[in-house]
Amino acid sequence: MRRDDEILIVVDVQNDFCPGGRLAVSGGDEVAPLINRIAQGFKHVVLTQDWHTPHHSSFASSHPGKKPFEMIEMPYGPQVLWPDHCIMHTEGAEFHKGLHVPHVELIIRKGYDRAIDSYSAFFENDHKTPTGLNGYLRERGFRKVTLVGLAFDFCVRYSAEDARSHGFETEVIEGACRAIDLNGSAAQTRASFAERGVVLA
Ligand code: VGL
Ligand code: ZN
Repeated sequence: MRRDDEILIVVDVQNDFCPGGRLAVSGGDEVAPLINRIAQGFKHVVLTQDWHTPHHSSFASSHPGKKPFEMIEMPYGPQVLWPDHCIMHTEGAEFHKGLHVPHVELIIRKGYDRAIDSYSAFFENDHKTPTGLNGYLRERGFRKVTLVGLAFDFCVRYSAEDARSHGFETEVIEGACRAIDLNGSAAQTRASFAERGVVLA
């Protein structure tokens, strides 16, 4: 059993990121049974849930003439445009039905402001607007964060890097993640983790 001051963050294990979903990550559903087992070793678990408005500004369909996976310049910086996904209160935004973590203590939703995307569980994509997760973890006395889930090279990556920059000991269990791998983003993620002191387990 992990220490009392350790917490597992399970990132975006939702239908739209699994095969058959609208932004399917290859093998995304395979992480559910792995995470169920890993979670049994943690006293404390948080889930994140990508939770977008309809017509969210991160959707290619909101930008006439743009296609999914193209880039656009937003007021807060460059943004990948995605297929419509994880629209609040839809089936695609539900957690995968194979995910069983009965003792989850908090669900952090993100991406619910139409004007800004949010990959990280800590900050929206302006890298300024907090989700409140840091405050929660601090107030509850956690010191170490372990991350698993989808997608390795987007929401897991930015959540892990922000955890580290907030001073948490940070570990990612790559075997319980799957990547989108857009233009080498999985390799870039590993390099960035090495540079920032995020441990790949
Ligand atoms: C994610 C792209 C868009 C993720 C979420 O969970 O990694 N990626 N929204
Ligand atoms: Zn999203």
